[in-house]
Amino acid sequence: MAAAAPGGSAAGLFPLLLLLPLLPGRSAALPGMPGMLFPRDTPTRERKELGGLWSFRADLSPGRNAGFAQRWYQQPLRQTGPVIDMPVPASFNDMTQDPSLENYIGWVWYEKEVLLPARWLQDPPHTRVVLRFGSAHYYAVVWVNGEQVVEHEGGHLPFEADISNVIRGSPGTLCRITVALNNTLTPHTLPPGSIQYMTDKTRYPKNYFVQNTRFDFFNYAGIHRPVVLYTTPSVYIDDITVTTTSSEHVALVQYKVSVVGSSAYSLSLSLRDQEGKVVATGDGPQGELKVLNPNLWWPYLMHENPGYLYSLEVKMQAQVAWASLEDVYTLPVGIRTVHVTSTQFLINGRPFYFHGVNKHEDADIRGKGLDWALIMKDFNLLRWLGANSFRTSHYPYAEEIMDLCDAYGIVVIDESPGVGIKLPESLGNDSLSHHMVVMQELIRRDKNRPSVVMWSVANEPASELPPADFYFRKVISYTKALDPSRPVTFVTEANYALDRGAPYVDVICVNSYFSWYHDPGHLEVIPLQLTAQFENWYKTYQKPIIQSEYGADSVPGLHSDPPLMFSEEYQKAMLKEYHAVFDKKRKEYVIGELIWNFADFMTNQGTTRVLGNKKGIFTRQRQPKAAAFVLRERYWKIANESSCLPPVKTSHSFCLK
Ligand code: BDP
Repeated sequence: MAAAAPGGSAAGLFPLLLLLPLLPGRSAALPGMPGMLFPRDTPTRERKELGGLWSFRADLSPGRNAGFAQRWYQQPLRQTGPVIDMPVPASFNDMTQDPSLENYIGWVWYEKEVLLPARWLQDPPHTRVVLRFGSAHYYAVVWVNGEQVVEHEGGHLPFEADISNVIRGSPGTLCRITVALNNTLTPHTLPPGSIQYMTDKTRYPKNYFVQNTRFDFFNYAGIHRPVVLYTTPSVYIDDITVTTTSSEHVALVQYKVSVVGSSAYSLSLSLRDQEGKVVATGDGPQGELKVLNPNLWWPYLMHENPGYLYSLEVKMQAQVAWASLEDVYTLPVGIRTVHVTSTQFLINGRPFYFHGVNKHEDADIRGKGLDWALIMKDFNLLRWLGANSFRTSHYPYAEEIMDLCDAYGIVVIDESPGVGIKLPESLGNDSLSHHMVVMQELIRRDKNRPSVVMWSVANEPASELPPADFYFRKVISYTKALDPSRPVTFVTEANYALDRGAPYVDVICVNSYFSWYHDPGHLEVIPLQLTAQFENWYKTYQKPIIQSEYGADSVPGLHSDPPLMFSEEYQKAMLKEYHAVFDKKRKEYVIGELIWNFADFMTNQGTTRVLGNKKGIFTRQRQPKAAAFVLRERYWKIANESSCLPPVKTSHSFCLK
């Protein structure tokens, strides 16, 4: 195990050994970022999926820099050394029997050769061809036919490059895509990490080092989400922003559309309901659509038809020298409002109680790679459980998952990868400016999603340290400026009296592990400690509170009565103690409870982790532990109490939309 940190620029030199403090290409260019619409087939756009097997090589050279020194991107990867097949999307770590790949740190190389449809290359009509990555962890440099087209920092958000000129300049229709990917984390990456050299020669081999992180999940790496090529005309709809308001019988859909490629264009918009009927029309780059008697977007279990989505069809027409061009993009739109009072979270003016989970993108073999079967199973389990919400702990989840939240009415607290911010050096200006870029990328991606009701800028940072005041004031006010339509929070574990970020949030999100990390084994302390926690926070801030994490590890099949730690009975008993306090305080200002965790997940190895974190109420293979049934009974009961619907049967939850 040894590695190279991302350092220098892709075109420049890479250090022989690790650790340049700053990553290359870090862009400070915040305003004016281009759009990042999800690539969809439309009458004017085509997409080609590049999933499947790619060629792969980990750079095992001592400095991890052979790939750059020898310019592996200039010829097919198989010509510069051995390659193996690697699935995309997937993490590479668990794919082989080789422990050095599992724990590899440094540059890995991926390559795919793709044949392009000849019509994409015709000139005119000048089809624009874009190469888009749903995400790749952590730092990516991409070449097409040997020419660098994009660099991107950050593992959980999409990035893309217009490759039209590169492929038109290359002979034939073969397009060779090469990706160099580096999973090294520094104190200024999100999440942060650091490389530690072990210099005691009596205990460690030469040049030995490890990567330290302060977050509790395995740092899986690879091309984690779909890679696609898609086309647009050369004048195209670059971005759409939609916000909605509604009163009793009328809703307004405010829109803004940006077009790139020409200033001589016209835009027309039509909003269709689920029957395909046009309910409002508009034109121009900015305006307001009036919808009479709207079908509002309601959360799951709050309405018999949750997740109602209209379709906003945007049509652009432009006149260029040789032709008239048209572009069409269709965006799903949910009409809903969100408000926070000192004691409530209101969706469409009605109190919303978060009864949900925290998740991870995590599974056997594929690690953090997108997997449709797993996604579907998880949504079916969420609905079986009667969960109406989740937090994307601790990074943005795939767009494919977010689409289903919109469609099924699952409410989301959308969290950035700001996890493990524990050291003062991760609260300085370098980290802050990167954090702001990440918030901008996240909001650009998810701003139109009705399921997203709140942004979370971080999880359990060292928010009691002096620099946290400036840091969280800035990152939160920046987030609010980017999106004034949603509340902003971060998740804290700090003491209520010492937390320096809490003054800036709209909702207090607090994690606690009474009877687990504190007073382990003493379930009897929960009522007192949890009540004090809520009362102290509320007294200090008069803001509504979400219990954003609580939980206990349980090893499935391990039983003990009276309940002892790690048994299924202990996990159940701990939940029940917490629930009794929630039930008192949700009559006042507690607005939600999110269990830690939906499912067991992989972590770094350690003396408190048995093949990962076992706080799931489902196993990693998605089988229920005893605690899942406790939570299911509770969530359906809460849903039935707070819903204006006739009671819903728990046994047929899959029939509900
Ligand atoms: C919390 C963290 C979460 C951990 C959890 C645990 O937010 O990421 O996995 O503790 O230790 O503090 O299980």
